[in-house]
Formats: sequence, structure tokens, C-alpha cells
Amino acid sequence: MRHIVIGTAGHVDHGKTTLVRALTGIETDTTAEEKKRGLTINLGFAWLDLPDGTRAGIVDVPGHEKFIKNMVAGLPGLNLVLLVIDANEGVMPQTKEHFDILTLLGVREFIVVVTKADTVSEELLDLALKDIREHLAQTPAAGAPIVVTDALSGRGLDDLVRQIQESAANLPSETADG
Ligand SMILES: Nc1nc2c(ncn2[C@@H]2O[C@H](COP(=O)(O)OP(=O)(O)OP(=O)(O)O)[C@@H](O)[C@H]2O)c(=O)[nH]1
Ligand SMILES: [Mg+2]
Repeated sequence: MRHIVIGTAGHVDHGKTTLVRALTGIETDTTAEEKKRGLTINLGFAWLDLPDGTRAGIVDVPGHEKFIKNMVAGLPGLNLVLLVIDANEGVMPQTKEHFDILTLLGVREFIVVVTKADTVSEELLDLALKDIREHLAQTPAAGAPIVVTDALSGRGLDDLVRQIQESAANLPSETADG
């Protein structure tokens, strides 16, 4: 069986953990403090079997700037990153900081996941997409696919799984034995 490791990245509260739960059914905010504060503190782990049989491990990272060292601890071994951006807020400081750290560490496969599409009009969504493309121009993610999602209705989740499978096919092969 082929294995890949996917990470989340992005600003606090932009919907990383909710996206992982919507994709996998797994709740990665497991500690009492995380549940009370509605905030990821520690790395979370989930997994997803793709339609082609590839098993994707998923590392969910905290977005809050205070927990950046926990975020960095989750990065070794990542092949593919879901850069999560709230449709309403757009690119924010930890969107950039996470992206810079990831590219510095050599991650080159990104899928931009725009979340909370239910909270904006289609006009605002178009503006957000334009702004995101401008921010990513001249970066290693300039040509990255962008998938629009909404975890409440499930919009875009099937497209995202398809895109993960397609992006995974670009990755060098690895086995679970290593
Ligand atoms: N309306 C709407 N709300 C969402 C969506 N996705 C997430 N949320 C809400 O946004 C808030 C933050 O979601 P989280 O998934 O905890 O965000 P996060 O990026 O994991 O946050 P940190 O891990 O602390 O950085 C929660 O109240 C979610 O219910 C969405 O697609 N639509
Ligand atoms: Mg979280």
C-alpha cells in the first residue's frame, strides 16, 4: 500500500481541524484544554484512504502564533500540505509564516483550501481567490490548485479528495518501511 503524509497549515481559526474532521471523521483536538478553548494546541493525527488505495496520514497543526513550535515539530516527513485560508479573512500573518517555514523546509506540493465559503457571497469569494492568487504569485505555490470548501454543507470535499489523490501522484514514492 502506498503511504503519504499530509499536513495542514494556516492562520488560527481558519478551519484546519474542522476540515480534517470533515474529511476523515476524526476529531484531532483531543485534550480538555483544546476542547474548552476551541483551539488546537498540540499536533493532531488522522488518516484518510484515497480512492486509489493510497493511505494518507494527516498531521493537523495549530495556527496560533504562540504554538508555532508545535507546528514546526509536525513538519518532518510531510509530502503535501493543505494551506487552509478562511474565505472571509483571506491571507493572514500565520498563513504567510507557515507557508514560509514549509517552503524553507523544502515542501513544494501545496493545495490551497479555501474554507468557510458559506460565510461569504460569491462576489466576495471571487475577490478572496484573486487576492490569494496574488499572494502566491512568485512563490513555489504559484501554480498550486485551489479548492473552495465549506465544512457545514460539505461543498468541495469530494473535489479536495480528488485533488489530494492527483497531487499525491506527483510525489516521489515511499514505502511504510522506511
Ligand atoms: N461557517 C463555517 N464555520 C467553519 C467552517 N470551518 C470551520 N468553521 C468554524 O471556525 C472555527 C475554527 O475552526 P477550527 O477548525 O478549530 O480552526 P483551526 O484552523 O483548526 O484553528 P487552530 O487550530 O486553533 O489554528 C470553529 O468555530 C469552526 O466551527 C466552515 O466551513 N464554515
Ligand atoms: Mg485546529
